Amino acid sequence: MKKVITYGTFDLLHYGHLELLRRAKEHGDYLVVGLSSDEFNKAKGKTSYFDYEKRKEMLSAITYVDEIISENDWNQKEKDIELHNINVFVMGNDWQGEFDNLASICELVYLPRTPNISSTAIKDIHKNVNDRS
Ligand code: C2G
Repeated sequence: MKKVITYGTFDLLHYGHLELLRRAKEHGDYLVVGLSSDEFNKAKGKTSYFDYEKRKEMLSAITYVDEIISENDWNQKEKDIELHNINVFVMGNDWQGEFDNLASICELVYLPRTPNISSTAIKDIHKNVNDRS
């Protein structure tokens, strides 16, 4: 079984996330998602709209996703890859080159981001609508 892993916050789940997960799964038979904890989001300088449990609930409803683990720090990827016998590491290409150190232990794939959609943009739309109402 070829195992794939990817990491992210996956807040306000949207088409861009879905396209990433769909394409990541195409690289193997089993997809593990390292879902950023609320605490790690702070370390990433992000605050998510939904907390970890809700983001995990939504992610687990996606057919491409086979397993979800918590991402708690920047340095757990090597351990995760060894522990879960991962063959392929996939990220959107906004991270191009950032994880090349993992090339010695698994295949790396950076996928083009889906244009014109982001959790931040969705938050802004939500805010504008609320401000107007
Ligand atoms: N993504 C995408 N297209 C978008 C938005 C996001 O392909 N329009 C991809 C990102 O490139 C990433 C994944 O979807 O691979 C999850 O995006 P985020 O939740 O924003 O993840 P991020 O905050 O980049 O966290 O250790 C790695 C980090 O946890 C990555």
